[in-house]
Amino acid sequence: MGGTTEASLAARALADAGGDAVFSYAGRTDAPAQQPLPMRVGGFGGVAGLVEYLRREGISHVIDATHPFAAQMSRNAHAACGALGLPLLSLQRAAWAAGAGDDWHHVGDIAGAVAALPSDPARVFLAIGKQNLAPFAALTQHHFLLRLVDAPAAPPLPNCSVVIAKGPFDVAGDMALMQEHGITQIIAKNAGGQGASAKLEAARALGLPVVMIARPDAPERDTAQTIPAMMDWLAHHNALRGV
Ligand code: 3Y8
Ligand code: NAP
Repeated sequence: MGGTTEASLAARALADAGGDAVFSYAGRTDAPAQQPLPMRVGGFGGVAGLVEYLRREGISHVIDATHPFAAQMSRNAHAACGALGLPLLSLQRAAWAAGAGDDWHHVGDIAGAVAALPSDPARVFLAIGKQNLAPFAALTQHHFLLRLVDAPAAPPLPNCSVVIAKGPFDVAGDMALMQEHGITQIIAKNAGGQGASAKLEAARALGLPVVMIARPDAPERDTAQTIPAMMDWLAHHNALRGV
């Protein structure tokens, strides 16, 4: 189950190893990156739908390489694999940690990020995508810079600028973007990985504060942080066919 840089790397490794695997997207974006594996796009239909899919397709191993904030998918994968007794591996990057020169304010969730904003008008780089924007709509004193994968039908917030771009991003580009928009602070999900970390290095270089949203809890399961560790896990579990 994909939708991250690590999932794309895993797909490449599995294809190169001649693995019999299928790559799964939720279908959140108009044109997801092509993968060197057969792809399926769309939800499974909850846990029951996933159980049915795994059984029908004869899946023997599941690699959950979804984003750390794709908590529902991870819960469903854990429940479905538990029901079928299938081995499940979470392929996930480590969370980001603040370094020297960072000015981070940790919050537990989206509501915490809303509460962390100042009352005085700010120009906020709200780099969390488009699915969790509603709680910010009432904060009309702030100007929000949004970076989305696909162009929205209408501006998602009353006081916002929208940039359409798909990562991975680079530091110079993110510094220029923040300076161009006069950004005073950033709100980010603690995604980890390289694909979205440029904005944090840009914030450090520009001396801007970051509101960092902690990852949601994940179920107990086997976890790997690298492709070699994933391949070892598959070998250890005599992988025949996985998703
Ligand atoms: C559909 C597949 C690859 C994977 C690339 C990574 C890196 C670039 C950075 C910012 C933050 C954000 C967002 C982001 C990044 C990678 C990775 C990552 C963040 C694609 C993709 C899909 C999605 C879904 C999309 C969400 C949105 C989140 C934008 C493809 C490009 C903000 C998460 O319009 C929407 O509905 C978008 C929804 C879920 C979060 C949200 O709640 O809005 N990702 N992102 C996947 C599917 O259908 O299953 O289209 O090609 C994948 C990637 N996005 O192959 O190299 O691994 O993290 N994705 C965040 O981390 O905060 C952007 O702008 O700085
Ligand atoms: P989510 O809230 O955890 O899951 C909601 C529902 O979307 C799931 O129950 C499932 O539907 C479907 N789904 C999610 N991921 C899927 C996948 N890879 N394959 C098939 N169905 C999937 O998911 P999300 O946070 O919206 O993330 C959706 C996709 O975007 C994932 O691939 C994720 O890796 C990627 N992504 C998310 C974020 C983020 O910030 N959330 C960031 C980067 C990339 P059913 O219940 O019908 O099976």
